[in-house]
Amino acid sequence: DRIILPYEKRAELAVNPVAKQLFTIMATKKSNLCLSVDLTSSIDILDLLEKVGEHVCLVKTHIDIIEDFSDNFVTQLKQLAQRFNFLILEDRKFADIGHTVSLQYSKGIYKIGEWADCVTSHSLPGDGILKALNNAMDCANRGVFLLAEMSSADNLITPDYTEATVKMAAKYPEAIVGFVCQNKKTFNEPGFIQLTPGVQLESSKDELGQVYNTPEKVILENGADVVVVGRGIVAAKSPETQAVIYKDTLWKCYMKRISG
Ligand code: 5FU
Repeated sequence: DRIILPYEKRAELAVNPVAKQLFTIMATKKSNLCLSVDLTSSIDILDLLEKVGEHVCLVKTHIDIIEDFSDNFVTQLKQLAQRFNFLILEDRKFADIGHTVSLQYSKGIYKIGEWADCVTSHSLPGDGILKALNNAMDCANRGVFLLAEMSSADNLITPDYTEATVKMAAKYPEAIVGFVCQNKKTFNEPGFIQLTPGVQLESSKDELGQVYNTPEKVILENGADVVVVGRGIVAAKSPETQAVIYKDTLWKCYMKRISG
């Protein structure tokens, strides 16, 4: 059962090097917290990461919401990642034909492939999307989280779609870091990472369909390995204080889980 294995063991079982690295960072920093930095100013993002970088294993970006994007922003983001030992996930949710996705991954203003350790992708278009990413990426230091489920209410993903997504990943194991999903039954492979968004300290919802579960629920019942928190930290009065609270709470849940 993957969920009772410690991250150190799972690092040994991971095929993709980014998955290995992320498991190792979690074990070293004692943090399974992924911060979703959904802010639109590059200064605000960099300031926030100065304060909370030491508490997170992964920083998730939506690079296309930043209003003053520049190559310098990416340079500074990478420096923070080095200094605080976290990885960067660009939550691009690729969803087009392979050819277009390979251009979206490497070209344009953002050149995502040059700086993001990993990216998210939908499986909807079929396995050409993975073939494209696999060709465009150097799998020695890049990887993909496939969307197998979403957190939002009434999303159109069915159990069959989820199952087919996991099967698709098995065709490109060297490119796959893990799955964005909500349930522990979604996959068994211990070398893959379960990334779960839609988490706050209290169960709740937002006005636009987001559904929040608690750390206890997502880690102990639903099998989350890395937990994505956005507004729970970013919109708090003191993001730093809140990041420590999330980090400690999430880590306690993980420790409880592996101790059986
Ligand atoms: F794939 C998914 C998903 O199913 N739900 C999500 O919420 C991704 N997300 C992202 O996680 C979403 O785009 C936000 O960037 C983040 C959650 O932010 P929140 O502020 O914690 O709701």
